[in-house]
Amino acid sequence: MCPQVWMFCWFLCVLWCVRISSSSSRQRRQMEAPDPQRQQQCSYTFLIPEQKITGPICASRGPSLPDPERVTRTDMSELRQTLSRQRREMETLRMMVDVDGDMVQEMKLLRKESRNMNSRVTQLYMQLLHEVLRKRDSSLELAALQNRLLNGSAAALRLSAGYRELQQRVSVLAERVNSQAELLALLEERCVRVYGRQSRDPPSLPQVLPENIPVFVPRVSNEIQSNSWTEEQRPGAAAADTGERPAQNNSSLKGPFRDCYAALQAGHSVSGAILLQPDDTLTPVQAWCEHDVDRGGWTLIQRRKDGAVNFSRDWDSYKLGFGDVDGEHWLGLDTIYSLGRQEEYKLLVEMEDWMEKKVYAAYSSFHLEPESQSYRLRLGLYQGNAGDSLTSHNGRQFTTLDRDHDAFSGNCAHFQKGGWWYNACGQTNLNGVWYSGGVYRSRFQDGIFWADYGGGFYSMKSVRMMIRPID
Ligand SMILES: [Ca+2]
Repeated sequence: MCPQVWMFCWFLCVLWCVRISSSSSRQRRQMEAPDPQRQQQCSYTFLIPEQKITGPICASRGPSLPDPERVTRTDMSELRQTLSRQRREMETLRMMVDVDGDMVQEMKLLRKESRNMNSRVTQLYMQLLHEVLRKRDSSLELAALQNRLLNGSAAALRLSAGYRELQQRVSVLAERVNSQAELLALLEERCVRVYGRQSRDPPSLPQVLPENIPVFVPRVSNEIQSNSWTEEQRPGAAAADTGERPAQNNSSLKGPFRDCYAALQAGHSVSGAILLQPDDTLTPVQAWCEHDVDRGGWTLIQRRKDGAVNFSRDWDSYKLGFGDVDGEHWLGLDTIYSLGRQEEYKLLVEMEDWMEKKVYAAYSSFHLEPESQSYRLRLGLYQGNAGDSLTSHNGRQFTTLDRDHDAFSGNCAHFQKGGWWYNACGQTNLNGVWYSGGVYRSRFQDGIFWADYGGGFYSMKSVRMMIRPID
């Protein structure tokens, strides 16, 4: 066989080895990364130059001559180098393919993220659209609310104007009522002068205090004793209606003392009538000393217990005092003023309802200003269990049928049928009409009420007002 043939066969063997190596390398990569897409992306074809054989193929028979085309060690070395280089290129290409695969993966992730971003943007856009629609609705509601507010303001202004007009009309009517009440008082006085007695029927006057003051005491009776009694039936009527004190033998009384506390200190510890003569006064007066309450020494300035005395009186009567010192009476503003001028006094108001429950209201100080100030009331701090209904009268001047010093447009003494330090007209009326049974029916709040105990239409069964020097 000639050298060309041997060389061709050897070359085919090398080529087969290379193919086997390439095939095993590819199979190994497939095993490592069985990605069909990657296989489809790249394929390799090795083009090996085919050696052209010229001349006859024969065996050498003569002495061998150096063949210029014989494969030498140098050729083998070069061939190995070529194979090594191609192997490195294949490794490089395989790495590039791996990098391409990673990039594809990243592209997939990026596409997925892009889809998520698109959906998120769409969601945000829908939210924005919803907010815009909601704000448009809110603005419409706000405009409607503003319109309603404007309508309400206009209605309030109309009501305010109407209320002012009503106030003016009420003021005019109150003035008319006041003048009518004064006319009635004059007529009453004329009747008394002409016929020697007062009219039994009280004047018809409008309501002064609201009727909605809560009343928690059950209704028992509404009999109006002062209106139902005849002059002869009324106990102590003769003394009460004339305004004179009952005839008593002053010589049987003890004293005079400057007040009941002084009488107690002098040894008179039994409650009863006594003569008092406050400092700087000229004549003694009768008074009731109460020594059975709070260590004694109390001087009564007022007592109500049975309706025996009419308390709807004029200024002079309240100034000088009236009634029976053993029963219902008023000590007199002048005497009360003189007592309060001696030293500091405190006031105790003791009341009993028709369930025989007793309550009290005490004030830490009490005195009156002189007649030039219309016996203005000066009170201290309240303490008690009846409620504070008198502090609202603190600082008010005394008002009677013929002297109007109250804060009301009319005369409270006409409406509440007493004399008192009326405000307009006030929370208490202890000199009012004595009603039997507690809750009473009347056009006016003219009973003996203490608004913080029972309300304005509950008349107390008994009341005592008393003073004593401050300890
Ligand atoms: Ca008045």
